[in-house]
Amino acid sequence: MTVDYSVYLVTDSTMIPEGCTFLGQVEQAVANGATLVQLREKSMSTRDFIAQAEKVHAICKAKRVPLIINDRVDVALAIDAEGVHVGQDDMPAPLVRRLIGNDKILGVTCSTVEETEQVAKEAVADYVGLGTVYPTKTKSDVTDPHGTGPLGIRKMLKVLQEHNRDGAKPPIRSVAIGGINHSNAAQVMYQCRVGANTDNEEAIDGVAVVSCIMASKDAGKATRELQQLVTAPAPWLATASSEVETSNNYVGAVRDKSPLVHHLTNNVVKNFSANVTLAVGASPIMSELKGDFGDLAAAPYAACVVNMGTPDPDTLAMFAAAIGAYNNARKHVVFDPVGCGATSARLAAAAKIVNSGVVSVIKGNPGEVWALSTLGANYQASSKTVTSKGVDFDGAMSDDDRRELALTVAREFRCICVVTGAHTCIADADHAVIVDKGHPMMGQVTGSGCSLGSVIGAHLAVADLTAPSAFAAVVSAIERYGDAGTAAGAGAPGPGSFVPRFIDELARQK
Ligand code: 3NM
Repeated sequence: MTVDYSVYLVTDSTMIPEGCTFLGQVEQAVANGATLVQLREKSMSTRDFIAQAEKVHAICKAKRVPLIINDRVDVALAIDAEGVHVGQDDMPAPLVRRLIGNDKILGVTCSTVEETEQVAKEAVADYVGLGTVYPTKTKSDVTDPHGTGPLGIRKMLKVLQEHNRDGAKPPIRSVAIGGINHSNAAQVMYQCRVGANTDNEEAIDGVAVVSCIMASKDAGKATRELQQLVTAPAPWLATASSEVETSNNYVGAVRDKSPLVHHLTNNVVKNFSANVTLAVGASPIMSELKGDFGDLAAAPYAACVVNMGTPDPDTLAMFAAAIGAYNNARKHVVFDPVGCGATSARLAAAAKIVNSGVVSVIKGNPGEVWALSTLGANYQASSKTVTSKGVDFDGAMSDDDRRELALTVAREFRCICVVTGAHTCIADADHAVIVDKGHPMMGQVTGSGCSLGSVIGAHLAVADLTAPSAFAAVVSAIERYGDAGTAAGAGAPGPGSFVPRFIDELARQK
């Protein structure tokens, strides 16, 4: 049986809005795009459960939507449902398979890599529900109440990738579950994937949701909109950029469009970043008011720079809100994981940020980008470590190592990765280029790294969300920044006078 897992409704009879009925919600959902229904009742008598299951089954059958029964193998067999879903505390999957036979759909909940490995080893499940992705109010006894985020889901997908790769055993499909709704479904579909743009890609097949449909006053509309978000082509770097676009003059386009570059950045560099942004012809704004974010992101040309220079719990929540607003407006976000190579607390903060939504560009020095790579599903602890001293990179890295690191991070996070330095490397999933421009004095000016993020933001704000446009916009930002540095450094006696010359050089570029 071919099963469409894309919009998987899990029911809950305790959250039906006033004026709606449980069966009405299910009926609306299956009439408007739910592709699979799981009946999940945690406190019903067996008799009532069976009666309810029969009614839901009739609704689903009318639309040829398979019905899965949560936990209760007996109820599933009694009503001849299409499948059973079990959690980690329920009947073990091999026993369920023995009872239900090979023609029924069997799903298992997995919250950890170990649980996913066990399901792969048993090789009896058709699909796994991977979660919790984000915090949820619907289920209290979840393994990680904060949610694993896409980073955790990708580690579990990596297990499925290995399992599905050899083709010897039936493939195991997957859905993500927990805290998924209209504001994050497209991001979840984009981010929960390993091996992006390679032959061996493993991605979730859909999203499983409870409250975003069951608690909706208009379950039909909620389902329709969710289905569109899940099945639409990804609005972010969706196409492989085998060719770098060279036709667009981003320097001129930024002057022409004067895009908004919204900075959430650290106090050390705010003024310098604003001046750099103005010099390239863009419009800086430093708002940290969450209520502003949606309106700012709606500007015709806008991008957001998230710079983790001085993180605390409040700024992390603000970053997440901004990333959400720019993701939902389908605008670019640049992430600068300042100092994430220095301490584990900072690396954890960076993990929270990349889990909170899609970032188009990750820009950092080799120490920062390497630290981010250790969070990834493809990271394997090896002897090769890259050290940081505070917010600075402490060492040297060859061009080849830069390329490899930038490609690894670009593939893991499905973004463009910029590894800064005298030889800056820019990579997406498919290729990496090195730009060798700039001046040593740039390293003596605080904020010169952070303000590169501003220029990348300005260029991205006038580019499409998709590669190769975004890639070309980033490369051109690195090149113009380096050119301005080279020109300013040539005549400057020291870093003090370098700064105004650098601003002048940026302002002169056309
Ligand atoms: N299982 P909502 S989270 C049924 O993590 C269920 O295994 C979860 O509800 C898991 O879409 C969950 O309302 C509830 O957040 C998901």
